[in-house]
Order: sequence, then structure tokens, then C-alpha cells
Amino acid sequence: MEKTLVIIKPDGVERGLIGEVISRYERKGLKIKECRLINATKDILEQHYIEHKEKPFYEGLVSYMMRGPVVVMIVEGNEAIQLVRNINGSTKPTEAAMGTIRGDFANSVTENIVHASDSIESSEREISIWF
Ligand SMILES: Nc1nc2c(ncn2[C@@H]2O[C@H](COP(=O)(O)OP(=O)(O)O)[C@@H](O)[C@H]2O)c(=O)[nH]1
Ligand SMILES: [Mg+2]
Repeated sequence: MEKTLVIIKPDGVERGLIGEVISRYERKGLKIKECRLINATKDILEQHYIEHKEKPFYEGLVSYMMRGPVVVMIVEGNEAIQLVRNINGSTKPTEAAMGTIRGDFANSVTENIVHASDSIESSEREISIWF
């Protein structure tokens, strides 16, 4: 069983998509093992997005993630990391397939509803940051 760290970002919470997002994981047979609605701090986001620290969009990304509450979850299941990435869809809304969360709901590169870990190493690192 794999565990992956999922975040419903502030735009997902603002738009009332918490239930929609969670139900897509549940319908796939994945289990929600932990789930919290919190306000992310700058400190936690700096750790979480360390790989993007030098990117031009970094400051905007961190302030967007602090705009309002986020839902942080641990999602578990067989191949959960790749399954959740598939359910979420590609980062860019123009590339995210219809039927994915981002394909169906996102229209901005930054504001794309959800985050999910991209590997076993990142899932372990991210879970230890948030839980
Ligand atoms: N404005 C802007 N934001 C970006 C860009 N690339 C990524 N982001 C934001 O930064 C987050 C992290 O980027 P990345 O790890 O590459 O994508 P993810 O793993 O699909 O979420 C994305 O989900 C977006 O919110 C970009 O080129 N421009
Ligand atoms: Mg990423």
C-alpha cells in the first residue's frame, strides 16, 4: 500500500470542491487516512515547495497557498501516488485531460485545485512536513 499527500488548494476550498475532489479518490477505491482543514503557514509552504524556490512563480505560489484554508490529506491505496496524479491531471489546464480534476475545473497554471506527491520519496517527505 502506498500513501500520498494531497492538498485541496485555496481555490478548491473557495469554489466548494472539497466533496467533489474527495469523492473522486474514494470512487477509485482509495482511502482517506487523515484529513484536516488548516491555514498553511509560510514556514510549512517553504518546506513543501523547496524544489521550486528559484522559480519565477515561487512567491506567487506561496502567497496563493496562504490566501485561505487548505484541506491536507493522506490518501492510501495500491499505487496511490500515480493513481492520484492521474485523477488530478496535468499541471497546465490546457494540457489536463477532461475527466481529470484539473481538466474539469482549473483554468490557471497556478490555481489548479489540487496538489499530490509525485514519488515515494516526495510522499514521505511531504507527509512528514504536514502530519
Ligand atoms: N504561475 C505558474 N505557476 C506554476 C507553474 N508551474 C507550476 N506552477 C504552480 O506550482 C505548483 C507546483 O508545480 P509542479 O510541482 O511543477 O506541478 P504539480 O506537481 O503538477 O502540482 C503547480 O501545481 C502550480 O500551482 C508555472 O509555470 N507558472
Ligand atoms: Mg509537484
